[in-house]
Amino acid sequence: MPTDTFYITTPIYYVNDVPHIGNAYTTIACDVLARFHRLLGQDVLFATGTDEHAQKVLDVAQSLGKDARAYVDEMEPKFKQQWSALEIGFDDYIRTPEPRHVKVVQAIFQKLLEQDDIYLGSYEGWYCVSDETFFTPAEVTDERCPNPECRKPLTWVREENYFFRLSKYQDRLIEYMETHPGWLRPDYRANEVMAFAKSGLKDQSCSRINTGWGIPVPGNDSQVIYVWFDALINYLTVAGYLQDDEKFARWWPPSVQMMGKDIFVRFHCTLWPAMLMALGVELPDIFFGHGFWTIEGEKISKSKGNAIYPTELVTELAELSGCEKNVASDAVRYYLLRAVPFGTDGDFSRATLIQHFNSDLANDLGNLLNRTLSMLHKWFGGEIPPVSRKDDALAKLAEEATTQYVEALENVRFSHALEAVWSLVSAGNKYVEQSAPWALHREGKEQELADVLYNALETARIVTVLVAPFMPCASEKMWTQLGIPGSPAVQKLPESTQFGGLRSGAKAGSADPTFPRIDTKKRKPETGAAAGTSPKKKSDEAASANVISFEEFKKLDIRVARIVSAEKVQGADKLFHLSVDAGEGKLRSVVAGIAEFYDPAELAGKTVVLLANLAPAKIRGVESQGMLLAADTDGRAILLQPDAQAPPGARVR
Ligand code: ME8
Repeated sequence: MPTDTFYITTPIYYVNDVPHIGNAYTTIACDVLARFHRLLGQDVLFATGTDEHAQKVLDVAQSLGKDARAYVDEMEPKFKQQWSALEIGFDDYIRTPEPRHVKVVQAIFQKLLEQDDIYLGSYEGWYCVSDETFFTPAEVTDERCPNPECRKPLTWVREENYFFRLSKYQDRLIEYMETHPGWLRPDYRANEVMAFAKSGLKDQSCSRINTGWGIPVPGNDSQVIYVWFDALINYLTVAGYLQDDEKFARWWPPSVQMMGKDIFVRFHCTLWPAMLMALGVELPDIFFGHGFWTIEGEKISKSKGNAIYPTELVTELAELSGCEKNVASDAVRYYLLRAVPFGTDGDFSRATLIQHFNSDLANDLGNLLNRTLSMLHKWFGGEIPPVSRKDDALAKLAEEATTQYVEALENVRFSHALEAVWSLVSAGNKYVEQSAPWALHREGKEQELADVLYNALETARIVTVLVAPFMPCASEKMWTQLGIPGSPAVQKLPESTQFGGLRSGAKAGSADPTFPRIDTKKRKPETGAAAGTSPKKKSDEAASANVISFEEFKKLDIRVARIVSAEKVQGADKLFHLSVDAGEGKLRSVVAGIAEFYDPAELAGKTVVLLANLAPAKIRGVESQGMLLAADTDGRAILLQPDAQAPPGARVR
């Protein structure tokens, strides 16, 4: 594998429907690998696109009374919209009707014809329009597609076709597999390819009768090139084959070609390598055939109406949690790659998505970053403190996690990589619990307290770099919260995860949680696979978003406080700058909008109620470290007061 470049491809998807969560899975996986390899310092070419010359695409267009060309043009923006909702950062998006591709497909067909790897014959057998696959009578038992994922009725086809001499490459292919362990992944799928190749490869029909849709066979307009022959060549077109020799030399062969198990054995690991052998072009480094998602135990199917579309899911999750849409998109990306080991099948359910959201993101990650940041704001005015002792154990764990993460992603093991990162997150949280910064603060151990917060935030910084390929938007937010300039996406591995990179003296951003916890008790139970997308359910959930759980209430630090002094904030008629004793040994500065209703002298000595863990903010240039609670009656603020004597610092529960 060339060390300075990384070329990765998704399959190009049929445009007879907008992409659903299954297509999104492959595309997200490729996007994560692309971003990871950029962190490794490689130049990346990440390509995706659409496969538009399928018979089924023509059938859908015709059923809608549309011209095929107009129909596919309408579909393209819908794909890009779904990918944009998932923050997919492809470098090239190829559509098969593009002139750059048509030229390459026809030139390849011509070359293979001239060298007698393609010949004219006649085909008689089955064709599955849904899978766009030819099947021999021996493969079919009941006139239905033998692919267990499809099982649609087949069409008997009898027509003059061109054939590709696939059989000629059988032995070379078997030998290549035998001498290149790790070429096809996971291993268990490699065995399927070997069994298929050994079962005896037949020459492959590589054209169809021209019904007005497809790339015409050069010199014979009565035929169009078979959609799979056309589609597979997209990988060569993207790399510049027969268009730009320098570009092609730089990018070819692909480092990873990714797809689902449905198109792994027959097309990508048999027909495609044989086509490349016939062209004398090097074979891709790795083919990966991942597992399939079902939804609540059911196959994803347009006809069943259970398909989940990324944009809808992202909107739903954002509404449910109250997070921003791009953060919700990150959570979907995270969930898909964390919940199931890459390669095996998975069953999608909103319940497990929410479980991962709450437990891994809101709790684990939120504790490490946002809880520590709140303490930083509370005790250090939000400034990263100087550190006198970096924690060696955490530093070692960060190094180990990075090594495991890199190794896992180099081997396309997403869930392993995330497990390594979460072991570091847990270690960081455990460190905070054991160091008990709140006790250090109480005891006035300033430097020890500074060390603990620094070490915890430094762990959060390293975690932020490592999660960046999975969660590009949330990681940017987290980076800003840590007060670090630039972006985690342009860091370099492993240097940037060396312990100690966090700069003391930097001003941290807000401590607001990036992933607000979803209140599961308030969630309506799911009914059916497409549950959650109905307007009724959405409004129920939006209403429930206004209710907080006891857990959330417990996060509020409300205390009794005594106002020591009050003065007007210069240039602001409505604001008072108050000094407040909240029982912490030193006074807090609080800005309150009560100047219209109280006299400064009247306020001094009053016992009031303070929300003490509101993120500090600068109001008219004055630091405000909390909020006084007041009743709002007809626009007048009336300060709340305990009805019997309570000392400053007493908790309100
Ligand atoms: O086959 N779970 O396109 P396609 C996981 N045009 N992944 C899934 C999935 C599921 N339930 N459903 C689909 C084609 N996928 C051809 C490819 S390439 C030269 C031509 C993903 O639109 C998975 O990657 O049917 C699968 O291989 C691909 O979508 C099929 O997409």
